[in-house]
Amino acid sequence: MIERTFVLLKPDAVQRGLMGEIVGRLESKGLKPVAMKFMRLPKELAERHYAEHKGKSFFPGLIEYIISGPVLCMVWEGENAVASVRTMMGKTNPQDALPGTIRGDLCQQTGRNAIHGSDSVDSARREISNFFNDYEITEWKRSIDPWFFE
Ligand code: IDP
Ligand code: MG
Repeated sequence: MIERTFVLLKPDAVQRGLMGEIVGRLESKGLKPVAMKFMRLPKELAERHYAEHKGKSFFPGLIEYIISGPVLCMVWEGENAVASVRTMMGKTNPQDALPGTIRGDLCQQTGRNAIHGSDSVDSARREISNFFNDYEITEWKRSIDPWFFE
């Protein structure tokens, strides 16, 4: 099933110069970018994005972290894209994330785990609409698609 998922490269990924590495992994997998935006999140948007965690002990620190510098907000499309990106990210705590995953290969701690990816198709829909207008999502045909999709 072709799906869309929302991916955000967090301030640590940007500061550490890992945008190219992570975008490269998603591209190589065959996922197709349909939206990208580099920005510093307004606090209100950060709190809306992480609303499910409001009230938890780590919430204030999470918001401070996510607004501490620019982030790269993206929408990626592909086969089973939501679960596929979650698998590529690895577990939330990088110490539990397997080698070969983004967090497993590149991160040390839960509070600096480099990447967000939607956890369900419903979350993806909600998150995409929080960050992007319809006209910012670009439908395009990729000439190599027949080499990814039979
Ligand atoms: P996920 O990013 O793998 O979906 P969630 O449980 O949804 O993980 O948590 C959202 C984000 O909140 C995590 O990626 C991480 O940045 C932060 N976070 C979660 N739990 C903790 C914690 O115990 N300490 C610090 N940060 C946390
Ligand atoms: Mg989550």
